[in-house]
Amino acid sequence: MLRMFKQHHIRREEDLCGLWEMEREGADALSTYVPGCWEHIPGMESYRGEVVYRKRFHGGGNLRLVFKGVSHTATVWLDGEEIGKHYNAYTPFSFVAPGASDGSHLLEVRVDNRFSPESALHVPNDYMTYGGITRGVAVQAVSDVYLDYVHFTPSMRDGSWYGKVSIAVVNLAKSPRTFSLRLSLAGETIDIAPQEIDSSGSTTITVERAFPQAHAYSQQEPTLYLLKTELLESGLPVDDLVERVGFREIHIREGQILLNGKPVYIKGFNRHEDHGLFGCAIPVEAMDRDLRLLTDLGANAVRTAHYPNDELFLDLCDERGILVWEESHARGLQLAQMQNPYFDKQSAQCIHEMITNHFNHPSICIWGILNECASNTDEGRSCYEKQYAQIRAMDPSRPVTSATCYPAKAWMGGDIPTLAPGFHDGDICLDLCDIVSFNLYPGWYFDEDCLSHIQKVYQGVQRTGGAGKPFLISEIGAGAIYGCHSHTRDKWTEERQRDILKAQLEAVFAQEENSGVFLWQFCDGRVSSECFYGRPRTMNNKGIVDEYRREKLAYETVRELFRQTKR
Ligand code: ADA
Repeated sequence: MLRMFKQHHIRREEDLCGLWEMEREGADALSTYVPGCWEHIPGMESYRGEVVYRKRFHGGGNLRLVFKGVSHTATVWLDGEEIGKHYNAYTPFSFVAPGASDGSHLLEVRVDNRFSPESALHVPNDYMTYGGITRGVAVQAVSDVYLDYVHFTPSMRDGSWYGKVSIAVVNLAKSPRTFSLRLSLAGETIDIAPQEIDSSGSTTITVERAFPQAHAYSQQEPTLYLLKTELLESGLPVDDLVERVGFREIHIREGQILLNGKPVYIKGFNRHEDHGLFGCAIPVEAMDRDLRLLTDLGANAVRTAHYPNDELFLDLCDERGILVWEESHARGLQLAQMQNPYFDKQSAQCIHEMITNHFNHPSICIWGILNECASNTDEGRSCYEKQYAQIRAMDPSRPVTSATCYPAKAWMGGDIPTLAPGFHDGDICLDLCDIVSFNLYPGWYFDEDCLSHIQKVYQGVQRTGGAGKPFLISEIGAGAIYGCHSHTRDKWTEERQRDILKAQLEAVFAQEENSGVFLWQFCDGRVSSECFYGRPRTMNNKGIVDEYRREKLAYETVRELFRQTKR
């Protein structure tokens, strides 16, 4: 399953999830379920290398192979011929093989999860880079002229909902063609007059209309609509694409985040796509359970730290009115890593694929970039500038941010712990974002009264380009190993984690100027063994549930604090 709703009624699509053959050098071929991580296969728990996956299917015509995520590099062959290569585990991609004959075809995917100099974003890190075809796969048969994507932007004007729809169309044919479009949404039908498209060309058509019957999408009532687009040639429908959208607006005003004009206060979690049984290839039932737990906890938001998430998860967030900070892929990259010759290109591609594919999710309210990267240096700043500019050009309707860990020494009135070189210089990119976001760990990595720490950071921000912007605590948390108990509150006990989280959250809620918090983190997650930061179990143990979603003591405490806080 690729999405929670059917996207095509005219275009033929076959879901290729199921058993595939997989083979690695020096081992017998075996069959395995796709999507999945190979780490769940006995003997491959820590395998880093190459694996070839194979699947036969029947079809013909212009075959479009759609991959929602392969970790982390995929080279794709159809009937023995290479049709494309893709880098990055966390974004969807597709390749078109035009004019395939009717019959049986062999799809082969060589998957590589090794770290190398050509991989600027997947580096040994405080989360696991798994291996495998980790999200859904489908094959489609597209007409010569087909719909590439449809983007929907809602806006409220004079008390009425409007929607701007941009439709991207591709022509595979060697001659110009003429097509028309028919859209339907929220009780309205829009016919777009015949348009010319060049041979082997692409075009984008944009229309804007009022939708008087539309109801707003809100956290309390997450009303969703199907936006159906049909492409017609000589009056006959030849292709279609269904998207699911909501009518809502996000604005930043006077230091607040407004959803449909009303301030929202974020009580959220950072969540890695990680599970003790499934690695990063979490089945939809387990995603649903995660969201049930988040709702039970009284949370209203998720940050997809530190990469774009599976669309099924985003679909579920849409359905439940959970706000999403979706993040492009990058965590803790030092300046030298940002100067990797592949960094700019791979970052731009990740942002491009994230926004192109996830544009229509009404739950996504914030785009994030470059968690804890070199925002304290001039060279780093130019990367932030480029990435924010790219996002704003693609989607001016959502605010942008970046989680930083660089308060300046001058703000703190004394020594602050040094977590990275240049830490004390402070973040010099706060003028670039729409929302200022800080990762803070008082009580865990250092002892300091939580409220005064948060206040000092906030007041420091007011002396920078970040002044007057909404202020989020994008990470705060403490670690505990599930089942480790002691009345002494020693490190790694559940008691210590509970007490620290209580103090941290009480401080966050008492500090009046912030717009909310994302706790670090929802569940324990594996870290790459090449870079384990001395983490016990080679896991980041700051989850309030463990990797199997067993509740730690902090669960109940956070639940009470989230639920009783009205902000
Ligand atoms: C950081 C980082 C997270 C995680 C966390 C921690 O701030 O953004 O990915 O590593 O700290 O657990 O220390």
